[in-house]
Amino acid sequence: MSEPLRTFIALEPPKAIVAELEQRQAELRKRLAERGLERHFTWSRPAGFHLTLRFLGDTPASRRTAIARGLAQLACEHGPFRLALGQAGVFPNWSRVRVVWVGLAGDQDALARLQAAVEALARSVGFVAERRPFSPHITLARSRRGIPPEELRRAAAVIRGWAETPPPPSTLDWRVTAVHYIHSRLTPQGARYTTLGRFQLGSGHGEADPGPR
Ligand code: 3AM
Repeated sequence: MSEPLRTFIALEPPKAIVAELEQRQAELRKRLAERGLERHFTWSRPAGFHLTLRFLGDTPASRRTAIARGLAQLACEHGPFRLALGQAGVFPNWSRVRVVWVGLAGDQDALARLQAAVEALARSVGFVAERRPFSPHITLARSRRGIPPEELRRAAAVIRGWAETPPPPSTLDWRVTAVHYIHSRLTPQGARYTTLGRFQLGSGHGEADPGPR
């Protein structure tokens, strides 16, 4: 594929964590549905749950190759580390809920180091520096445009109640062992993701496959 692709670099949680996120998402959906508010949101598909390290946007083939090479190199230099799910929250704030997410706990320093290296790689390949600070999160839902303000206010209260109810204590944490290079296709049914490359941390052996799917 020679045309630019919308791409980003992310971590993918393992199955057990996806299942836990799915449960939290289902609980929130239920609470909103009971009040007729669920339809105001689009819901991330569990198969696509991810922690974005760097959104790149339209990426021509030459840059995709450079990113894949850079990720292979970077993966050699960063070892595996542990993460866990944390508190839920929203972007940008409770009066204007746009994104509903679950935050991360665990080895934040290793995560920040990896993200900084990914950011440096993006710049070295020619992407403009990301101005927003890194806020590690896994998106569960996004609000639709045009929700009547009163309904959005009610939804925010429900989401806040859900976010502030601590989930059953999670003993689950996981070992982050790879970085993924992902192609995002926007469809009327939401974003669809394809992995272009998976780069094993600490091994020095990334597998890049930027070819067509
Ligand atoms: O990690 P999540 O799913 O919250 O919102 C987009 C998604 O975030 C974000 O990149 C992730 C993969 O698509 N994204 C989309 N456009 C963006 C932009 N222009 C963006 N992030 C920063 N700038």
